[in-house]
Amino acid sequence: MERFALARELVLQAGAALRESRLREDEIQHKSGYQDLVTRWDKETEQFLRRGISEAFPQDIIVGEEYPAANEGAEGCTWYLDPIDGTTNFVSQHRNYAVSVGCWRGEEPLFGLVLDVERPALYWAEAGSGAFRDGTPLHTSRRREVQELLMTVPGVPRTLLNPHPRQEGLLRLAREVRGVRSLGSVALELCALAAGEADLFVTLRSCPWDHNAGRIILAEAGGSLCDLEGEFLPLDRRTPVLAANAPETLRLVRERYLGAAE
Ligand code: 2AM
Ligand code: CA
Repeated sequence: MERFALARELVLQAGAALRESRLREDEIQHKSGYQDLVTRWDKETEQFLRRGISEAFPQDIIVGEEYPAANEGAEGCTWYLDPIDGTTNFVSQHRNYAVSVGCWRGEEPLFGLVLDVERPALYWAEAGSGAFRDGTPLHTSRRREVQELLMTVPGVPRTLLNPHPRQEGLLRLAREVRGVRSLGSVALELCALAAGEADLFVTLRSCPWDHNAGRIILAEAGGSLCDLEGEFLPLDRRTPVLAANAPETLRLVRERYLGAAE
């Protein structure tokens, strides 16, 4: 089986198991603190995905949230896995969480898959071939005026409430857009932009497994992403992310709210 077909199969199987899962309180643990959760299901799902990938493609590099990277420095493709993106939603709501799998060859995107598990809906894109939700082609919105934009932030305290050098600009932006939403899953928020259901996305802290699948889907749907300096998003480390429905929107927001030169 080629990589995309395998990834699709694994993601759908992982989603079916998660939909059946029942979580006990003693299966929830804190990682860096009480707002950073991991469960038995994050770990088991990542093990399941890793097993499937490494059996079929033993030379490939696997970067996932819950375990150390496999085959780092090898020549194969790199897989970025988030077994559950939106673990807090998984724990508290049992919905609005995703399985996210992105595959790259160095800095060249190959494909991204994001399964909105409980909906259920599979967002996917192969580079150069457009983005889809199940069988439906996706395109970002045509909104370009700040007053028309619906903005999403995955973590409100981290992005808007905590002091940081860009806070003033981001607060002004939050006040001037049409509205601000927080879904609590980077992958699903990038897919919401791809589907034209939100127009702008900001986070100060996103990890490779959070965004390296959704960014391919968003770019294929006509959207654009960068860090707060306007640079290409790094693949291999934690980074702020600014994403929008079009390159013009990204430029406008950077110039008016983030201090970029016009
Ligand atoms: P997670 O559910 O996989 O942890 C909202 O909290 C979003 O930010 C989710 O996509 C979540 O991913 C991610 N997130 C949570 N803690 C984070 C951290 N310490 N660094 C970066 N992203 C984080
Ligand atoms: Ca996760």
